[in-house]
Amino acid sequence: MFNVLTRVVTASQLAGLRKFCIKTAESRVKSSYTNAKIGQPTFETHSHLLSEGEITPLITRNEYQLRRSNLVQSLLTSAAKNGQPRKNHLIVIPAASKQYMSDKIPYVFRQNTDFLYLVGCQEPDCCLVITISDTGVHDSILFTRDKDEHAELWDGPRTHPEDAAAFFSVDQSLPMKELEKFLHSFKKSHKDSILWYDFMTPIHQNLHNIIVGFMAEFGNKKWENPKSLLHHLRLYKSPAEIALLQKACDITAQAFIETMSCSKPGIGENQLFAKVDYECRMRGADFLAYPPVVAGGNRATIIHYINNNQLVHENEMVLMDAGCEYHGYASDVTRTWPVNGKFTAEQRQIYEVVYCVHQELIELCGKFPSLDTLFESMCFLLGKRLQENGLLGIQPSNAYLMKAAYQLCPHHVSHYLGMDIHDTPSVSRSTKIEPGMVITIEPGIYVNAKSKLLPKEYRGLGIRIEDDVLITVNGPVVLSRKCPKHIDEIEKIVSGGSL
Ligand SMILES: [Mn+2]
Repeated sequence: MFNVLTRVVTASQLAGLRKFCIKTAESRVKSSYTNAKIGQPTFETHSHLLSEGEITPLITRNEYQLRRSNLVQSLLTSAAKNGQPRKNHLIVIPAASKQYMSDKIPYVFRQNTDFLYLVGCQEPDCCLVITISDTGVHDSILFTRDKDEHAELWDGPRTHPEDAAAFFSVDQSLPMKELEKFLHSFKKSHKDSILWYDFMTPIHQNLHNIIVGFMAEFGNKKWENPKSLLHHLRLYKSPAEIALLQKACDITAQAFIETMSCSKPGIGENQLFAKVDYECRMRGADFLAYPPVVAGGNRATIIHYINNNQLVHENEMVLMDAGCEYHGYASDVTRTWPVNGKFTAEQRQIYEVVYCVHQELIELCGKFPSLDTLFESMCFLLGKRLQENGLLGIQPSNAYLMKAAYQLCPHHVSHYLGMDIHDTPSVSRSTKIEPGMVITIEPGIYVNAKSKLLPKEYRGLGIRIEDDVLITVNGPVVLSRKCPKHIDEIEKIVSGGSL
């Protein structure tokens, strides 16, 4: 072995050696977990969902390893900048716990996305610990739930600690009950160390209590929050992540088309909700990514309307804000359409203003502005287009136009999108967008009953158009482009025609 390392090897010998190592590692991974019980779909049990080498659909073991080493690198860079070079670090990222609506009745489980991003484990009550020594060597240790025959009979198999290291491709796996002991013993043998834990948003109460107790051992300023470093990595999507987001958008676009074509006066908001939910799941979505807004008539002016329990009448529009989650990645789309398939003059006029501003903002993404700049641009453009339509006086100042537009659209025009709907919220809105990021573009106009800005025939109208946009070097790519938004397309689909 020593000879191999010290001998000069040619490039092709090295490539051969690498191939051999990868092959050996792959077969070791495979043989050591294929007979084990794994608490989530695997290539062996769900070959319709996963390919060989993937831990979750499209995301390979290599990609998860790369994510962890990227986190380590960015943490070391940040520590060096803060004058803390060559220390030991301990990163703790807990999984979520199951939440219950009442006695033993669980809500649908949703994993902590920071944990899922780093290790791909979909089980509750686990914890990822990454240790970095003062020489920069790092190890990932996954703590999983212990065997429990009774619980597994009721809830299905878990990934036992002895199988987790091979399946999730981490350096070591241990039972959860060992976590506290592990943390204390690390601290004991690495006195000069820094703890990285998101103490601001406790994900798992029991683990949080353990870690807060442990934090006391670190003294003042010896702990940091890894969230913003992690979110900065999550901000840039890999090709596999882009493929998953594209699929989530394609599913949503088709579901919108089906929902628009079944619209007719008298239909219930709940029925439109059920339709979009059904059409998403039938195409492979896990579930809707958030409670959708299905707002008929003047309920569209209530931005967070999710009661979805009224009927939509003749000459009213429906505003639907819905998206789905596809193997951990979310879409977020809004369309507004006349329930009878024909826009009235006022609806058409406001829709065209929103549509025009929407297109202009997507084009602007090619100049890589920040989300803050996009918001300012939306206010300016909305005000300007309304004024050109003779709706905001003859020659108002730019300041007045922007103020009026802000009153008519009181929400942000954009947010980052990815594993979460409001993805990577710790990344500032003043960050310039860059290739690899995915954002929403969602201008709207809401004229509520009390609004004095527009003539009274416009009151009660609420219109939003929202698309999901991938930023690339060659310009913005609208991932939700298959969802119709042009007035002619919408009228055709709702009236029962096809595109
Ligand atoms: Mn949105």
